[in-house]
Amino acid sequence: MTGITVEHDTSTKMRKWRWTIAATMMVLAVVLLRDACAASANSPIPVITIHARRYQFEPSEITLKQGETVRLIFIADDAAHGITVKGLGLDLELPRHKPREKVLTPSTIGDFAGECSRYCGNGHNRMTFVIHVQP
Ligand SMILES: [Cu+2]
Repeated sequence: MTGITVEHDTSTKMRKWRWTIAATMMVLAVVLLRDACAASANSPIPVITIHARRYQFEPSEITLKQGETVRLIFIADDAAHGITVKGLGLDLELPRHKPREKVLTPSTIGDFAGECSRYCGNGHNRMTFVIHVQP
């Protein structure tokens, strides 16, 4: 009987030890995760890349948060285009294959309509773009 009790004690100790290891790993994971989040908070501003091609922008609409800075990069894939979003002071010429960027911190909530600002063919008028700014 004594032998069995000792064995039982040992397995209980092992179980406790395993729990200690598991708990330590969990704490470690939480600390690593927190550090990763802190690092991303300090990292450069988010980038959104938008492609312009006959006859659409891809994506054709994006959603931003009021007061949060983003870097918009526009790339004309097939021909020269342009992008104008009047309500947000966005106005870029887009020569073919030459990325153009605009750092934007929208201060007003709303849906801001934009369009291709350079005639690029008979579907040019269909090249619309919308920036949604949410609270
Ligand atoms: Cu166009």
